[in-house]
Amino acid sequence: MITVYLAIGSNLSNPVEQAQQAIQALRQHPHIDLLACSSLYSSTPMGPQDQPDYINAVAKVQTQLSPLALLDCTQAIEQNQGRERKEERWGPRSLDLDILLYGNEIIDNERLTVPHYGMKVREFVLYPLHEIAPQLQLPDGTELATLLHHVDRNGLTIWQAQ
Ligand code: PH2
Ligand code: MG
Ligand code: MG
Repeated sequence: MITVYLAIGSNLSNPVEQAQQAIQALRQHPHIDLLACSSLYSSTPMGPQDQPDYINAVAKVQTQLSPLALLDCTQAIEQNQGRERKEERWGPRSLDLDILLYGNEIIDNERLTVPHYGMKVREFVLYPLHEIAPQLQLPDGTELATLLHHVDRNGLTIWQAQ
């Protein structure tokens, strides 16, 4: 079994419900065990500012699925929840499910980059992750707690405690 951290984000079509539905989909998935989920956070958009605030969370799961099989699952959940793949870079979306960490593996192919390329500098990833994994080390040995010292909350607040 591999421990995986997933980032959940939404800023369209009732983001709180989108996040809760995604968490439920993970919980019910036959090949994924949901171990923990952070609170839901409200965050200021990164990227274009003319879009709604986001709801963000991080889930800890266990699975025997390969990285790409897990990616198929997360993309299927995104599709089920109305994700449209036309959107501009960092533009609004109904549901974004990103693989942050897959055990301690470093993965780099045309479909998937793990650790997620932006995770070290995104407050809406680091703070929810820290809530459920305060002792976490990244595959390169960086302490999550150390990263937090360098990243401002930028308006990030708990929207719904878990
Ligand atoms: N996701 C993006 C672009 N911008 N901003 C916030 N606050 N939260 C996100 O999850 C997010 C974003 C594209 O994945
Ligand atoms: Mg994303
Ligand atoms: Mg994504």
